[in-house]
Amino acid sequence: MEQVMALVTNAPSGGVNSRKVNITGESGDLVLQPIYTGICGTDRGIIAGALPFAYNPQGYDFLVMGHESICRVVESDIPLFRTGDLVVPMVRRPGRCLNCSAGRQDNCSDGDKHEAGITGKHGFMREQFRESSRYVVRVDDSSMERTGVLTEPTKNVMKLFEVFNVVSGRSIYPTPEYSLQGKHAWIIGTGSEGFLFSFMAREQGFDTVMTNRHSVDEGRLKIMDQFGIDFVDYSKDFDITVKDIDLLIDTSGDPSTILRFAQKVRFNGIVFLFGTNGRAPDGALSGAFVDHLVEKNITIAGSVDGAKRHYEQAVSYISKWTHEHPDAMSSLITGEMPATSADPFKRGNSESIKTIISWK
Ligand code: DN4
Ligand code: BGC
Ligand code: ZN
Ligand code: ZN
Repeated sequence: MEQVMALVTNAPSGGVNSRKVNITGESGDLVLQPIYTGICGTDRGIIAGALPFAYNPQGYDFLVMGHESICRVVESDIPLFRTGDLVVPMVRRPGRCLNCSAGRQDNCSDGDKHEAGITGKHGFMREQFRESSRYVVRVDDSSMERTGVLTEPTKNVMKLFEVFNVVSGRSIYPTPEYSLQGKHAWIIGTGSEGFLFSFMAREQGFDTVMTNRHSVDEGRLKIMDQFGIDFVDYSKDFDITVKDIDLLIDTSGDPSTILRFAQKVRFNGIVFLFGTNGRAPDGALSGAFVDHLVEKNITIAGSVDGAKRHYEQAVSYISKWTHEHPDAMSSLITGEMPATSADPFKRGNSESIKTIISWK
């Protein structure tokens, strides 16, 4: 493949610049052209040099950024995909452990997998690249050309709810009518992942609350309203406003906040840790809190990434949500910048939820 324009960093030291790159040796039966790539906290962490686990691919002194994308097929060597198809490439590529060998690199058991734009594999922020159809999911709904960039962050949501289904099966979790109506899901954090978890919690039938330590802007409240989600600013009257949690999903990564909310989780409840913030101050674990977890059969589980089937489920739900709530879904994308922009990674204002880069 000839030289292409790309957004590159030098991992793990960081920095970012736009330049022509010549990448050889990538194999695959498809050539993809990104339409949009999304930016998340992981990308910002890499360019800030704050993620020591990020590294360049072998033989390169740079790493092409980007793991969230929606692409168009521009060349296909197989009948299954045609020129013009919309697709989303997966982030993780398998290592050699048993989970990776079974296609579950999201559950890699020795850390030897690679992640596009993060660990040892060039990412998707470039004009075009070769890709194997094995690591690509098709997007049949042409109305998803823009919202389809949310597929990658949404696959994390699909995996977490799969784990929820496994864990919640250990007791009689639903109501007598076998629905989750009347059960309460609380989601800590009001970023893009917080929204996507909340949409899915509503989809499952939970009464759903998003929460943060401050109030949120009108744009966020409008999206919540369209999906039937409530908002609580927990800095006010915590003990009165926060109660009766059956499912708690944290996207903040803040230990003290997690512990505070977990004390409000009811019998047989489940706490999911998703957000990560290695720089957050420690939280104190009390004996009374340990008693609470034990006596009430509360599960605490971590969840990362997702498998190919979670990408496929993510495509279906984004398609559904894009048709049901087109305004809300497009409002999640609060910024669009051209690939040539000076600094697309700069965090926008407090109202920004998801920034995307246009490669059109
Ligand atoms: P984000 O947009 O930075 O969202 C984080 C949210 O947490 C923001 O709304 C924060 O509010 C809020 N927050 C921070 N501290 C607190 C606190 N003490 N109490 C309440 N809310 C708080 O990031 P994102 O939505 O893209 O991703 C969420 C997290 O998931 C990040 O930590 C990512 O590293 C992690 N992540 C994990 C995976 C995976 O496990 C994948 C992608 C992302 P404010 O500070 O903005 O007001 O596979
Ligand atoms: C991605 C995951 C990835 C993780 C690694 C996230 O932003 O969504 O797929 O495994 O970063 O830290
Ligand atoms: Zn990400
Ligand atoms: Zn592995």
